[in-house]
Amino acid sequence: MSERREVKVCLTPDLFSIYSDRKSIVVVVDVLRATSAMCTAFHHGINKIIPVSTVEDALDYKGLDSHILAAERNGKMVNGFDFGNSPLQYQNTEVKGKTLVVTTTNGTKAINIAKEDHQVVVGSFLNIDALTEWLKNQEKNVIILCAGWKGDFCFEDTLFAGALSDKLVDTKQFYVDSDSANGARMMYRNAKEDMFTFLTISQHRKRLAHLDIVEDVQFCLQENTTAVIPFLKGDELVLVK
Ligand code: 3SL
Repeated sequence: MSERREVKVCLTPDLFSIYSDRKSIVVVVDVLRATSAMCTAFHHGINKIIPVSTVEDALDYKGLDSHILAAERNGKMVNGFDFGNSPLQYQNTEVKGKTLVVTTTNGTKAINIAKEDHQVVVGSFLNIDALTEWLKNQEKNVIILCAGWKGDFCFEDTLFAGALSDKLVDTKQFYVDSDSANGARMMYRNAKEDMFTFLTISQHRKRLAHLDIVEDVQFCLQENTTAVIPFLKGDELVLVK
């Protein structure tokens, strides 16, 4: 059997320079809602996704054939865009074969921070088992990068980091040896029977509730609704075949 590999958890993008090693695979997660929306869009037939950091960068693609433009800031859709950041909006056949250009408050920024020096894949509860299986076969260490909120820690991404760390350790091909990974695992084990209720204390769940966004949260906490694994090729997310 090959040597066991380490899975680390970077709790916010502002800490990423501590974890960056130019070798590990980085799993970017923004459970509420960017990476859940990306997995859903691919599951419903989006061809590729271009994650950009600014609204201006997204607007550069306006008017191009077969492109859908999505932008979210502080939970709300940005004026002038086709879509915001709800995963539910991708559950229709019109997205099939199209290119999605998207910018969000934290998720797309985290992807763009990690991509400088690392192979990047997108994780969410929706694709967690498929991702575990894929990571098992890559023979690399893993960094789970939580998108958080404007550089700060958040519960929901940490729950995912705990869940994925647990699953990777269960394969017997990974170990954890850091307080952040062990803390995330403890939190997940404490919350996993009812993550929706656990997240009543989450700042972002409250932020979304103020915008009347509740169904999205329930949707994003489902496990294994899809087997897609979006990975970054250049500046574009495409699917692992
Ligand atoms: O921060 C982000 O990237 C978004 O996922 C936030 S929201 O859930 O769309 O408000």
